[in-house]
Amino acid sequence: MMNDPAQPLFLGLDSSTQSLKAVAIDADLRIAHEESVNFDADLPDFDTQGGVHHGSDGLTVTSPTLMWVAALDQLLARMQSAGFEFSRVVAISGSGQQHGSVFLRRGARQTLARLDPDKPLRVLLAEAFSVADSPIWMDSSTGTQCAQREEALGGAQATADLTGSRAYERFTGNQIAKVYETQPAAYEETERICLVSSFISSMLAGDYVSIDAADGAGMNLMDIRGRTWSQPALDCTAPDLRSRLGAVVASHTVVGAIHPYYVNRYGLLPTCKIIAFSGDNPCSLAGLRLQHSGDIAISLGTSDTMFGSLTDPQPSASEGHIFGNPVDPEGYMAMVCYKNGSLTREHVRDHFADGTWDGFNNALARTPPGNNGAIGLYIKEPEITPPILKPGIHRFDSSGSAVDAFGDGADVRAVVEGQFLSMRLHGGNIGIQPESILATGGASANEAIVRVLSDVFGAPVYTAEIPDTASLGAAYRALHGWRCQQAAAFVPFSDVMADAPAFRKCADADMAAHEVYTALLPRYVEHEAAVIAG
Ligand code: ADP
Ligand code: XUL
Repeated sequence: MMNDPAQPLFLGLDSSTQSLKAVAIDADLRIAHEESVNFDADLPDFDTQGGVHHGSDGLTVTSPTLMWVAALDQLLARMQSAGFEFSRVVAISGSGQQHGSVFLRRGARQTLARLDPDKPLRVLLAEAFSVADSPIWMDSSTGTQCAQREEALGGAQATADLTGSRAYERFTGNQIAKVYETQPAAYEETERICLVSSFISSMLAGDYVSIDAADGAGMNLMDIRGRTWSQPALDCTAPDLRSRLGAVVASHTVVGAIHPYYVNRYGLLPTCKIIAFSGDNPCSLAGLRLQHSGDIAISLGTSDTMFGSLTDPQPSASEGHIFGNPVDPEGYMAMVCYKNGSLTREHVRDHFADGTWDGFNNALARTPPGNNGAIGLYIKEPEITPPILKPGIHRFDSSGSAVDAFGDGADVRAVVEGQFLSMRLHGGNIGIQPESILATGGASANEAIVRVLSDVFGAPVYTAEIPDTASLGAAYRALHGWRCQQAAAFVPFSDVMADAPAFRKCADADMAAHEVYTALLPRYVEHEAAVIAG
């Protein structure tokens, strides 16, 4: 579709694990431009694999902070060479991989304020960091700090009730505690700690920018209901932390204007507004337009993820995360992650069907909903939800006895049903009550799988073929924040999205099959508990 050159544009950036992407949209939500920089391929001197460095302990995972800085100049320069009209951009927002942290050295605020447009950012910010390698979400080296946090805050459930999640290794508060314990001099030198999201926005604004309440909830430091830092959570992390974090703001807040560096270098307007950046999962929620409680997305990709908006969160020590909602300052979002997603379905396809998705779907067609009472847990990778670390396949027949094998086609049905019953159970445990489901990711193209999903939840399933939901969501949020600012009041996100095209419905629940799953759920709970107990 043509883009009117007189129309303003809204830019969304996504600094993810492997790349920095940009999507620009107009006020009618049409995409005007897309661009990306791949860290491994385009910035080879940082020598990353998949955008990261793995530590020799097998647990530590970091990314060179300066690589994210270099990527920003490279992305903007590419857009400029492609003829992108920066002068039409009235607002920028963005998405960052969640949990990653950036430690800025004393004096870095001055450095940001004085960016010289004749020099690249990577030269200007080369000395700005007190910790050169940013811990990221793949890191799992902070087990000690997690235990200390839960001990100090009164246990795992108390930590979840306060911050939205029990202590997780990748959550930023535990990473900060590790830096304080293992590199006290670097912590002492640190003037500001940003998330990846608030760091990219700080570079654009040329000043420290606040963390938003959606991404801020991924730190184990924020009071999830008050949406401010929790003093007890700060106290068990590191001294004088509050002054290093800045404030928490609502996600639609205008946090600054573009720094003259970008006006001079790329032709942005000096009036271009920066809207608070947020995490990639919150931005995906915006990209999929899940603004109503009960709107749920289930991503069936390499791993499976379930997330959605809700008004009555129930933080749990056993599963999932509660974050602030990125498009509703009073709302929440919930998220449950699985490691055993598509790769596990592929494993079953290859070993218990003929190795094709057609064969897999034939097996589903040969077996009835509820699988004649057969239930299976297929743990190919150590699982997050529920926590089952030891790989293995666990099969139970209709009498509840553990068995070594199932009959024809039953493994295929058991893997899919087991995965979706688990989502229904664990999502329900933290307050997710789907009224409609938006399926995304590779396996959402499979109608036989989607049918089971619809029946297990008793809800219609729609599909969204949006490849980059996080960067698109960031662009939507730029538009949303700008509209709120223009109105000098909060504008519902649904008003801003009113003209977006409807998603395609691909399954309506068969309520008789749904009853079968509802009756099966208590048995699934029992078998899952037995497997967790080993
Ligand atoms: P990522 O999470 O890495 O972005 P995708 O969302 O692209 O991945 O999902 C990739 C997965 O989709 C593959 O691993 C594959 O198992 C699965 N997939 C692709 N087509 C089908 C299909 N027809 N049926 C079931 N699964 C499929
Ligand atoms: C969410 C998480 C990942 C990262 C990936 O808790 O750790 O999804 O956000 O970028």
